[in-house]
Amino acid sequence: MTTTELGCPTTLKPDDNPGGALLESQSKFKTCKQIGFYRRQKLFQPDESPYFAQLNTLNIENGIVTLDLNHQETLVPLKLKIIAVEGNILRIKINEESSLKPRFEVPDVLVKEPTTQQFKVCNQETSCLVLEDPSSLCKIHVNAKPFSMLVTQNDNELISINSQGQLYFENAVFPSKESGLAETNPEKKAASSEELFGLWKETFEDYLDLKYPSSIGLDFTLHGFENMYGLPEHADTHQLQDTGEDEAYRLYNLDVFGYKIYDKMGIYGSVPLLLAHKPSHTCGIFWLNASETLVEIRSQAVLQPQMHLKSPDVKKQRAVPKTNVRWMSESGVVDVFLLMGPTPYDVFKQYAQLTGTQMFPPLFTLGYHQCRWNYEDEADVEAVDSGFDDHNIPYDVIWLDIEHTNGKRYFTWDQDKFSNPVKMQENLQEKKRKLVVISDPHIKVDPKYTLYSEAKEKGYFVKNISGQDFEGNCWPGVSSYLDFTNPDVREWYSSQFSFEKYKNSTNILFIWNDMNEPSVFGSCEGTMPKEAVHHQGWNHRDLHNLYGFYQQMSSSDGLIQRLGGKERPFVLTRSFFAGSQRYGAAWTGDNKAEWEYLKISVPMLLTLSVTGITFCGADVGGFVGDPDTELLVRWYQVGSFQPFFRGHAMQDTQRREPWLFGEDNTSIIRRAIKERYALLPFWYHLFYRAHIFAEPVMRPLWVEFPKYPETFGIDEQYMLGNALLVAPVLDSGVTSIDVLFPGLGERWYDFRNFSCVGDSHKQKVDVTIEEIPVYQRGGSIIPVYTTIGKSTGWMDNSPYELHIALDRKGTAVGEIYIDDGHSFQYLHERMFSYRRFTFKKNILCSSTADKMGCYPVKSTLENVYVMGLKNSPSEVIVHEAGEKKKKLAYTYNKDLCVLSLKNISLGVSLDWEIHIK
Ligand code: NBV
Repeated sequence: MTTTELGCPTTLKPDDNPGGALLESQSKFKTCKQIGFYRRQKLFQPDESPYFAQLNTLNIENGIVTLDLNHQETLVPLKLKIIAVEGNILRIKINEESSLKPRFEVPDVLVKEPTTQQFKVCNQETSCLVLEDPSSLCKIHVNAKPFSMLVTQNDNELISINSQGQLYFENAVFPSKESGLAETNPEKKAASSEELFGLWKETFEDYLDLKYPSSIGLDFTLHGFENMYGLPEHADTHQLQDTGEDEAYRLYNLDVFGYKIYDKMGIYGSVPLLLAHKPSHTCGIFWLNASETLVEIRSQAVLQPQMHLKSPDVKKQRAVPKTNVRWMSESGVVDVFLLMGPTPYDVFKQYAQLTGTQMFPPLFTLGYHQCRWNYEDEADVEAVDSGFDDHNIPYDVIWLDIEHTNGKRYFTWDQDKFSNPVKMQENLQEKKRKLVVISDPHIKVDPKYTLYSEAKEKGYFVKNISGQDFEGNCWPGVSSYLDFTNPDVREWYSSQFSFEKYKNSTNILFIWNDMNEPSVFGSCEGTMPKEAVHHQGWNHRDLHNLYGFYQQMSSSDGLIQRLGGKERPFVLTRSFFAGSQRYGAAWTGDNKAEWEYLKISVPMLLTLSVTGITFCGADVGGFVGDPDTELLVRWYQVGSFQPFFRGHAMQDTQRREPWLFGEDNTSIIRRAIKERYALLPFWYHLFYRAHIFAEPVMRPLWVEFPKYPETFGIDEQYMLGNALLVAPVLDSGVTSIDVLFPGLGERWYDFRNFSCVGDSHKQKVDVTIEEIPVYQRGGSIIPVYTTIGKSTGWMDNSPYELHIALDRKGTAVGEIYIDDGHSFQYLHERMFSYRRFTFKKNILCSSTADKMGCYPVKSTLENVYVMGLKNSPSEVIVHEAGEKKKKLAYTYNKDLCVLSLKNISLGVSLDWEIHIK
């Protein structure tokens, strides 16, 4: 294959499908050593940093501290900014003081310019400066020569910056002070050959990349921390590993079909957020850079004398862990936020304060989604839709993949297969179901395709290096790519979703953005050449990881606008960046129908969840290949306890609608899906809390049990909210699994039969194919639907029941959140009802959790189950405001210690008390 100057092969064929070929070999993707800036940065191993801080240049304006940083050989000046951000966050920015080529600073990811706090200068000597953020007791010690910084909180060392001397800053060309002649930056000197180190040009396979030196890097040392998390997206363990000297976690959004698992290569999305945890503290590093980024993690135990010993005796030293994290990016500036915690939930809030919380999804999106590449035509859609009814399986959404369009022209319909899409949607609407269709970012080059010709005329496509529209190959053949980084393009794209423009779309149609890394067949690593040119002249290299983020933003805005801002949108994206949580959901792309992929889905989703993208899921059944029946059944059982629950399968796989595997299996899958629907009140409330309080819905055990080291490395279990412990079966043919019941003095109950499994411990638990183990935590109250309809639309006024699991003190607390399930009225008109239930001293009390809410709830609370009630009551009495006290009928199971109250018909959103005497 030959390549053009633009890194694009000249032999593009419309059928250059990455599919099969990629699966066999991953070699079309770079290893770290094949990445120029990584090699250059790794060569730069100074004994000490060549940078020094000129403390006499200290300036404080509007709370922002600035200082000059100089390189001792070149004197190329950098500007350091230190900013205390409200809420226990520190921001550090390093950029060139003036540059020949401007550097990209990531726009649109932060929800607003962070509010600055005033620093107090506590100490300024010639060699050291100490700044204090009085609001957080955080101090920053700036050492002048060599330049480094140390962040302490309450005088404990937390994070050092540049203590390894790896601050690295390539400049294009800078006139030397003395001669006025052009000279390249010092790191270039380290390179023995320009080609080898790729400062100005780089080749990979047949692809050529022309560029400027622009790479940046910085090291951080986390004192006392050895547990690292975050940095999606990798098909790897939840807890990040020591990368060793020659590897790194890569953040570079790529379309990797059937990706390799337990691997650090970059796949579809990137969130440059790392969380560091130890029992006493959690903190985070958010590296705001959208170019290709590599993160090296090295852990180390340092022997430290025990403080209370007068004469340090080597034998009495203890090993204190520390972790060095080195961030390396291909371009941009150093712009990093230190999220100081101290709890995991503080870090989630701090990160959300910067990048926003999870968009609050419409209720239907939490139901089950049925997808396939492809549901062929209207008859197929109808048959699958009625299949669910015939088999009494609820579902909410059917999906159409790329074949529904006219020749992969998005926003159109294949007129033979979908001759009456409106009728099809009306039929679905009658069943209170929805449709999601795919809309990819590549646009077929076809002057007769209005979307293309209009975008072309307006100049809305990404350009190649010669200023022409970039053309690459994708599903439709030769295509151009919308430049979503341009706000005008986004606005125009959003307008395409209006019912007027998007012919034959109705208000039950929602959107799926795929291939938005972006995927370009037959191009370097299957994505857009880095020298492609975007809005305002930025190279693709500078903002690559933002492309999918912007498409989802624009799609989501489009769905909001088409109904005048009244209805909540739903957009699923494959590619994402920090902040994508504001626009919808993400899924883990092209996994395989193999047990190992079911297993890896758990840590992959946990990592997404702790980095803000909490509405996430993996294709149930596995996308590539045919799952065996046991795997499919297990995947449904696990998927029903994961946030985004969608069955999906690739073209040419066997059909796998839930009823195709014999009645026994149909009934197990039906049960798993029905259990999901029964639990929707709990899920919906978790998503409300994710939206308002930035709490992940699906949580790793360490987040809920931060003080217990046995939880820190758990990949096989997780929590939903703080109440449910899910212990999925992830292996074939097993009859038992080991379950860790975490914490100390916790009490756990079987979610289904309410029996108490005892206190915190490890236990072997028998499993059957019927279900996966799930436990309710003592101290929690879960709202559950008593009746299940064909879809969420049929469950509007469904009654509720409460599952109350008492802790050792005999108390429990829980919440319910109710609104219309689809509109923005919860936000603009306070049309919601947010209630709290507390159980204490044998009284169950229903009260408001937010008195601002004014949604008139019609549903009733019918049943209450109290688990762990030690004695049978003598009577149960309900007190309702303005009503006479009433006795309630009850039953008490003394073997299980469970009290049941049935058909009590209390207003679920009213104030009342139930006294158990
Ligand atoms: O649009 C077709 C598929 C889609 O079904 C899948 O979910 C995406 O991850 N898409 C990828 C493109 C083709 C993959 C071989």
